[in-house]
Amino acid sequence: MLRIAIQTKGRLNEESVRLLDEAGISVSDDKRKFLLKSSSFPIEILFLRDDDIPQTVSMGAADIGIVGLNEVRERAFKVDVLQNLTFGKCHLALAIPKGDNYDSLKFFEGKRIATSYPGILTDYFKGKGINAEIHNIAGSVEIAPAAGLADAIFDIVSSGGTLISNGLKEVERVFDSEAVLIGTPGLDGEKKSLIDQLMFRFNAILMSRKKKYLLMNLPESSVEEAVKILPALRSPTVMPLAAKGWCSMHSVVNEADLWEKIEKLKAIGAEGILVLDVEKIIC
Ligand code: PRT
Ligand code: ZN
Repeated sequence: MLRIAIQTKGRLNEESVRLLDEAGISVSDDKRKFLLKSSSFPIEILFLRDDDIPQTVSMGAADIGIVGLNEVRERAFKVDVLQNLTFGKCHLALAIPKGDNYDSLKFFEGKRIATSYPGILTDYFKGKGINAEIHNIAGSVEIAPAAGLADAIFDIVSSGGTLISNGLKEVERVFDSEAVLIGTPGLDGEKKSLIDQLMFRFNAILMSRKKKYLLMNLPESSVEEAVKILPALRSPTVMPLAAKGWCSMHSVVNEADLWEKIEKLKAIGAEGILVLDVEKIIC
């Protein structure tokens, strides 16, 4: 039996539950329970505040956990980072009042900086030879400069909207983060093989998320050209149509390239193009 720790509520909860669900692990939403057993996989789900997940996994009270890489790095408990999960993307950045002039990191020498990530910032400044006063603040770091509590902040940025609405500007991007799967170091035997199974499923789901399945009718004379446009997992599937001189071609493409590929395929005679979601990719 495996135990996974995920966030009870907050930004990573919904995506963590969705990933487990798509991996065949149903999580009933009985919010009163903090420990749930899955009926479809030998796993228990432990709901925690994200701050507590690295330590819980490091101690082995949960075998694996889903948490932001920022928390893993800040808490500095010994855990293995097993897989990047591609959601919860954000970065930690230094920001200053928008009217202040900024040339280089020297700006921060002797300045007061408010943050909830003193560990990461201390290491960063140490590496750059900057001496600053780091103030550890639990919440609403972004209001510290306007309140006269700090000269700058070091905080999580996603869209950048919070900085703008507080009259701040980002000047140094320090650490990129996303949700990661972490594990207790040194797990083996049955637990290790269950973790491998789970990571295999997660991988199949994550690979499919940015892909689309393309089907189209194509003149046979354009097949060679279309194969160059559509490098698929191995190569595109080509099937004959009842209409002479025509075939049906199927392939998987990156969503980011979709429209560009469609333009090119239309130019070589593709018709009746269908675009479908891909649920899982098993390689
Ligand atoms: O209650 P619990 O302790 O579990 O949750 P929490 O309140 O400490 O964390 P939560 O749910 O806010 O965030 C969980 C994780 O989501 C973080 O550790 C990050 O890994 C990730 N994440 C992704 C973010 C953001 N995006 C984000 N935008 N965490 C916080 N923010 C906040 C940020 O602190 C700032 O106040 O959003 C604001 C900035 O957002 P923008 O879009 O305006 O730039
Ligand atoms: Zn937290």
